[in-house]
Amino acid sequence: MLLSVLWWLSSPVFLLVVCAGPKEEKPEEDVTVEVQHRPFICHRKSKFGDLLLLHHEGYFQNGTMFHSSRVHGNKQPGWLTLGIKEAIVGWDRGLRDMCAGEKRKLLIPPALAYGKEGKGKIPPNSTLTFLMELLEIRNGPQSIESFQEMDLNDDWRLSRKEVKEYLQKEFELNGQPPNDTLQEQILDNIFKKEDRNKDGFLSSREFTYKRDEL
Ligand SMILES: *[C@@H]1O[C@H](CO)[C@@H](O)[C@H](O)[C@H]1NC(C)=O
Ligand SMILES: *[C@@H]1O[C@H](CO)[C@@H](O)[C@H](O)[C@H]1NC(C)=O
Ligand SMILES: *[C@@H]1O[C@H](CO)[C@@H](O)[C@H](O)[C@H]1NC(C)=O
Ligand SMILES: [Ca+2]
Ligand SMILES: [Ca+2]
Repeated sequence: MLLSVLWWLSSPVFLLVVCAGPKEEKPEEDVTVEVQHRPFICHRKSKFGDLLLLHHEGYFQNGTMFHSSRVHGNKQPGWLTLGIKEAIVGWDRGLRDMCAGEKRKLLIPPALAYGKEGKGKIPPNSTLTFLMELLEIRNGPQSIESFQEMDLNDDWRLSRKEVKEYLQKEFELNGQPPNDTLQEQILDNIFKKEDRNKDGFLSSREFTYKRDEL
């Protein structure tokens, strides 16, 4: 008797029943990540709020490619801010802790891609496969690193003057001619949108992205 119970406990049938669970709860589908290439040297891993420079290829389940950043558009890799649903949630989830130079294959269920509706070339309820190559990681525009860089007097808040100096540097770096009118407009917009308590300063909390549950 005891022996047969022990056998039954350790049999795969029992394990299967346990895994399925009594309530038949379906675990939420997640992104399946397969690392295809990881560089030998990795100084920094991608995290929430980082700017990522990526090449991507998207495939349907039948293997047909529907988009490639190397072939379509301007054939250039694109920048993505990680974690703020800029593209699809499946990317926000599947591109975390990634090294520059790393290549991944992401299998993304419809709920974390284009859902029941689909979009453009993507039919409703499509599971998608993406081949991603991460080329570069930079501090996000609204990251804590950028905040610290902009906070010249280290008082943990950004004055209009501090944000303006940063904008001027960004304009120079991007080779744009200085344009005070435009910069004042951008400043107005930033403070109107982000200075929630209207004290004329951006706190780190006001400045950085809110972390949504993904
Ligand atoms: C593959 O699937 C896509 C989307 O469902 C469809 O548009 C395309 O025609 C299919 N290609 C082949 C070769 O079946
Ligand atoms: C997509 O899936 C949902 C349920 O997951 C279903 O109700 C709906 O009919 C499907 N749509 C299409 C076009 O297959
Ligand atoms: C500066 O920006 C303003 C507002 O966008 C624009 O109307 C104006 O033409 C720009 N001036 C120059 C010299 O580029
Ligand atoms: Ca400051
Ligand atoms: Ca404020």
